[in-house]
Amino acid sequence: MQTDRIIAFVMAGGQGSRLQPLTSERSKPSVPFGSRYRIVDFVLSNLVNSQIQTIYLLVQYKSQSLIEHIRKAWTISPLLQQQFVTVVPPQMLTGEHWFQGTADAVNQNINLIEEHRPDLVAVFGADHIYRMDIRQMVEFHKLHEADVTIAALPVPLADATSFGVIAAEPNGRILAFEEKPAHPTPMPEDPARAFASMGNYIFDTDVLLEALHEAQRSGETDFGAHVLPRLLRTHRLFAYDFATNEVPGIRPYEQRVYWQDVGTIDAYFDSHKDVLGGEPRFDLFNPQWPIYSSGYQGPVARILGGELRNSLLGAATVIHDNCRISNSIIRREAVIEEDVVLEDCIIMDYVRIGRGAQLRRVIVDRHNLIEAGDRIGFDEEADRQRFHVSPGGVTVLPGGRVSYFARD
Ligand code: ADQ
Repeated sequence: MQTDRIIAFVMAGGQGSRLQPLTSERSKPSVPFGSRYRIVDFVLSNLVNSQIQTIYLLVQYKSQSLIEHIRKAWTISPLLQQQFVTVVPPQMLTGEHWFQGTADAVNQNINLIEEHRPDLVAVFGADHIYRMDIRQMVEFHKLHEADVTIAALPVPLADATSFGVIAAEPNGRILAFEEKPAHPTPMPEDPARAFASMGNYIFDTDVLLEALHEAQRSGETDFGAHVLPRLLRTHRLFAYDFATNEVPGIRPYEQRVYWQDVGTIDAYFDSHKDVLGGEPRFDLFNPQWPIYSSGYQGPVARILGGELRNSLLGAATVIHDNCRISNSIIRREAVIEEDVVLEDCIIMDYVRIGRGAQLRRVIVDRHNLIEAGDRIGFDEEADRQRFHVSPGGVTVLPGGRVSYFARD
């Protein structure tokens, strides 16, 4: 299938306020994930692997870290004119305000659609961990002669209040769409779950342009809250069932339909368990559907001794002798001194952990120094005095100010 007549807008301006303090200095899509990724890498990899390679990333809040990451990790060859990931900041082309919502963000860049004149426009969120072959959604869209296709999957009824909830015919034709309903309607065949929008849309270009013009006239700003419910009255909207998506190279042990919103500290922390283990629910390694990230050139990790179980180590990290590390993710250029104990921890880049320190259920954001002998994660009240503690009891140390410190 030809995908070179598709352009993509990736909505990367979300504040991620429930992920504080990891989002105190960066937007949610820029939050590190796994041993070497950022959350935004998952949607970008899905697009590029699906041969959709004309990508505009719409940024807003605290975008510097995201812009830097895109520059380092996502510069596609300058020789390929139509293949790029370009960051688009709010330029206030349509008024003196920042992006007011997802539809407004695309509206403010409507000139890009008019210049490219693609057949289809993909509007995708940047906040989720998943693999998806978007070509299959595009095929579905064409097969049903849809005007708009919304990717969707079942979610527990209790969670459905944070999503767009869809009622659809068996062939996918959408009958009703309700954004974040107080009382979500369950799926007919499964009273415990509702069919939820993933916030990923494929639009026919003409339909999108007309819808955006109308949104502009009537002051609508959001796809889920305004544009989609209105289009439903006059157009053919279809739900693409994510469960039918088949990504090449998925292992038998992986969860068939994996899509994680890592929107809170506890969800973020828990989802890291899914990439660990001998048979991870979400295997970060899939040569047929790679997740791309920065081309960091540091050496592989160096381990001097100790006991290491079920953990991921980033490049140029050094684990000194006699450490005990289990169920943990350690990103790049970390230095773990002798006798350190780490249990269920996420240690981000450029962190040094002093000799004999013990950490349990702790997230240490980048550029931090943990003093020798410190104990974190054993006394919630004491931790609360110094750090952020999530409702689920995960202690978070916000990004530090330790510079690219000497490794000696
Ligand atoms: P929400 O989760 O509330 O609902 P929203 O806050 O609109 O999503 O963010 C959607 C995406 O757009 C995210 O990737 C976010 O980073 C980005 N974004 C938000 N505001 C932006 C702005 N002003 N400029 C640029 N980017 C912005 C949406 C849908 C629901 C659906 C869920 C699925 O409205 O119907 O169920 O996503 O998560």
